Amino acid sequence: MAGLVPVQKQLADSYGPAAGELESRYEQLRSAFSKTFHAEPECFARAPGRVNLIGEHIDYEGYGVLPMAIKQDTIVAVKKGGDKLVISNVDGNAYKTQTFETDPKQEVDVANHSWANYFMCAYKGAFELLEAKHSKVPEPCGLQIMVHGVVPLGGGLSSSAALVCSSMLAVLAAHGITADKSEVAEFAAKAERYVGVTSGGMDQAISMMGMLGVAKLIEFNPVRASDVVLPPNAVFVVANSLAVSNKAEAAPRRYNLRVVECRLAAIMMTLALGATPEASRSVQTLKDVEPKVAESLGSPGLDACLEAVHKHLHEAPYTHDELETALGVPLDSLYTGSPASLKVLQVAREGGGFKLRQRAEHVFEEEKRVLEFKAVCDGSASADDKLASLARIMNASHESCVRLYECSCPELEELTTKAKEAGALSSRLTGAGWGGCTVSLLAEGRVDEFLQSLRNSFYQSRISSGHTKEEDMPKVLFASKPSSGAAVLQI
Ligand code: NG1
Ligand code: MG
Repeated sequence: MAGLVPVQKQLADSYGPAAGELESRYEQLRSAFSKTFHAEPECFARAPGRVNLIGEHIDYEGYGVLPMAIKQDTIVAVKKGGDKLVISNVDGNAYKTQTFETDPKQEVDVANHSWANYFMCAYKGAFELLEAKHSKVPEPCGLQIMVHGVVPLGGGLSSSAALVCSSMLAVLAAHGITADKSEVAEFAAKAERYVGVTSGGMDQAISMMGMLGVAKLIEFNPVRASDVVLPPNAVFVVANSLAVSNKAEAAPRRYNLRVVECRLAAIMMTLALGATPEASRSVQTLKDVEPKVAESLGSPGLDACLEAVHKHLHEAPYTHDELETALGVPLDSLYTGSPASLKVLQVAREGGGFKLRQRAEHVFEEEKRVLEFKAVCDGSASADDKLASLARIMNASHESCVRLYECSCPELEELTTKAKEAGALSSRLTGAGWGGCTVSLLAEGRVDEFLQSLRNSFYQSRISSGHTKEEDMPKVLFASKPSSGAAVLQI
């Protein structure tokens, strides 16, 4: 984890920041730190955002996903000092300084959503990691912290994971502790849930384990990453729909509802496959259903799971009453200990019901697409043929997000359509959806023309109406190749 190597390597990335730009960001961070705390920082930590190429809304179901780290990151300067945790931001106007006690057991104030809550998640996560993995847990002490993030917010690029991972590394480094990247990823993923979103572990895993030049297949339980070499002529362009998705606020009707629907689908499938209601209720994810399907249908794999979905789950939304009768217990009893999921049940009671068949179908199909995407990259087809296959897979993923998972929105639809008109081979929403970014696949050599055309068709009117600013365009629309993962930079 130590050393300057990752940053030096990143400078070699032609899609990364220019050398001067990067140095000046660290210099800006250092000088803001010394101005605020009247001392020099002891070390820096950095963690990048990410763009997910394929595998949407399946990480929390235990299935593998295929993201890459991007060059935009959050950098944190830290020093032991004082008897409180003081969290400041270089952009102090937008992100006010906050002070907390040093007790790692304190609760994150979910009712008051603030940027510094993500730091508190990381702080708690760092001590949870130490308690679980290290024989000697250091005494909590005061910390002085300065943050500077350039991952666009609310946009599906995981600005939150960049902040949580960089903060967690900074806390560990301040206490003189190095930890395994996969361990940090695992504890950071759990810790980020303290903000009230029942998220999966993709973002923290790729932020920690991303690598220059390669995308990663991220798998879970235990979390691990393997290289995926993209075709050399593939360029991924990130474009922000400018529709901001406030995930924490909308969670009971959107993200967290999907997580609940997937678990209920897994439970109902298990019941239909012959398990007792009691045994079915212990199932947590759709991946848990795979061996049960294999046993019952006599054929293993995702196609057998899809067959079981079609056979056993009906299309009409399930109601509370229907599920409670089948399971023999109140739904709330499945979620004791998860206030975020209990809130989902409360909100869902007021209307809508649960679409179990559609969500389960998306999850199994999407995992097939992840495996196919990796197989195409690993295969021996020509680079052009690979691009054509990857484009088909990405477009199918978007289609499924629209139709089965219902996590798109009008702005994302307009943007993906215009991206394809502007020459993208494929274009899909990336991240949780309901706003935020798209990722489009381009053949190298076609990128400049594409950027110009999409700018004219989607962004120009939004610049004129003041929806976005000319000078913000490099953050809104940019090409990206796989960048490096998190690092601690000892001074
Ligand atoms: P975003 O909204 O891009 O941070 C979220 C989840 C992921 C994953 C994707 C959907 C968090 C922190 N992350 O990503 O775990 O489930 O949605 O594939 O909520
Ligand atoms: Mg996020």
